[in-house]
Amino acid sequence: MFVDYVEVQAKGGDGGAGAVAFRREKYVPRGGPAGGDGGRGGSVILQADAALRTLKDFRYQKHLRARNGQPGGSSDKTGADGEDLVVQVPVGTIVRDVDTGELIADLVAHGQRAVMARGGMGGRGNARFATAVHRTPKFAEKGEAGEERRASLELRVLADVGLIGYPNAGKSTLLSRISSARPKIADYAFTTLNPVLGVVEAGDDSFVVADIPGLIEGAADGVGLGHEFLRHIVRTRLLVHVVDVSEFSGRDPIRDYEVIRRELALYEAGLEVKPEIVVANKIDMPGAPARACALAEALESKGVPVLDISALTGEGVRALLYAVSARLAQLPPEQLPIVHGPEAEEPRRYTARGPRLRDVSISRDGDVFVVIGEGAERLVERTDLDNEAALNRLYGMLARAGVMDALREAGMDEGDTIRIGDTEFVFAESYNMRRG
Ligand SMILES: Nc1nc2c(ncn2[C@@H]2O[C@H](COP(=O)(O)OP(=O)(O)OP(=O)(O)O)[C@@H](O)[C@H]2O)c(=O)[nH]1
Ligand SMILES: [Mg+2]
Repeated sequence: MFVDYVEVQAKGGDGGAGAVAFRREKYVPRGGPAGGDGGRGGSVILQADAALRTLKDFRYQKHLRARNGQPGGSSDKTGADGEDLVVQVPVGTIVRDVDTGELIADLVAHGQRAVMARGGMGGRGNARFATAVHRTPKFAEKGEAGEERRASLELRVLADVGLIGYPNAGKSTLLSRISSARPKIADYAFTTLNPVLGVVEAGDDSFVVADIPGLIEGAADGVGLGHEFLRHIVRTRLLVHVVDVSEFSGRDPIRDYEVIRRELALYEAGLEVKPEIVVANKIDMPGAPARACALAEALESKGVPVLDISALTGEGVRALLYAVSARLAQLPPEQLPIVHGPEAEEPRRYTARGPRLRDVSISRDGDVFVVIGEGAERLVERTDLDNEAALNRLYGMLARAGVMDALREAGMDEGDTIRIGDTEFVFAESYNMRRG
């Protein structure tokens, strides 16, 4: 089975917590803070591999998780970073955030990498918080949670030429004649169920041709099998449109041609202007030459050339290959939009400072005052709420940023509940803030 669309859940490793520790030296009754930083969580990274052809492994591997960072230790020991999880995907895989639709990466080259879910930063150990005034801070930061997201992986075959046409038109027969690919061929519709790629050698030239399942009327709306595979056509540089002109088929070649063109336009704007070569296939059959002639006449006004071939006997196939390689030579190599993952960026260390903390909005949820703002939420997330000293620091930072004043202005009073992120606090003037 050819799987070319899957959804997975990716979770970067959590950062390790910073340590609270103090130096112990002989004759020094109370040493300075020596709690090390936590290690960084590993990231979930995708890497394109040209040897892979499908996404089917992901049917059994839908949860991708990188390792957590280790907590910091005493004597300023930094915790070990969590190992990245590197997952191989086929070249041509497009990665999107399912919830936002955001394009995460477009992996078009062997070895190209993208970060799907970043690991969390490690928390800072108490050694980092020592100042001239507070020489022995008794708190450390928690590690940041690893990024978590639902992502879709979609495989778009990368080929120079796409074979399109109605089922049974002879696309697979043609590919088997011009390349060493051995697609299934049979006298019934929808014989081809998966895209098949073949490398075609034409003189000094070579190009990749994709044989895809036949399209029918309504394909762009999801009718028939062809719809799912229309996406593979998007990336080809040239279309070879195969039309069955045998009398035996009982089909109308001109109508067939036009229906497929219409489906292309309906599927994605721009597909209908992709360069195209039309082949009238099965020219060996009775009645075919006359019908091929009628098709050529109908298309002449549009400037679309029609080549007569028999994929079965090989008649006209050399001329077709010559025409294809000449046409490809005129076309620019496809400009693929390469979107790199955030991998190249330096790992950022998030520090909540005044401006970020100040950027909050306050709303009410019943009796609860809700503080919304990324800076404040992340500060709370990284604060060790079971530690009095850490809680005091949190309060101090929120107060200095003006958040406490804003809450009072909003009507908050002694004993009221404040919610920041997932955590609720009870406000008590005398105690500053207590965890709720
Ligand atoms: N006489 C004759 N028969 C042909 C020719 N090309 C293909 N056929 C026959 O047409 C039938 C369908 O051919 P396929 O190559 O499987 O057609 P397809 O376009 O790949 O069909 P789908 O995979 O269903 O979309 C087979 O029985 C072929 O042998 C040709 O040039 N002449
Ligand atoms: Mg086929």
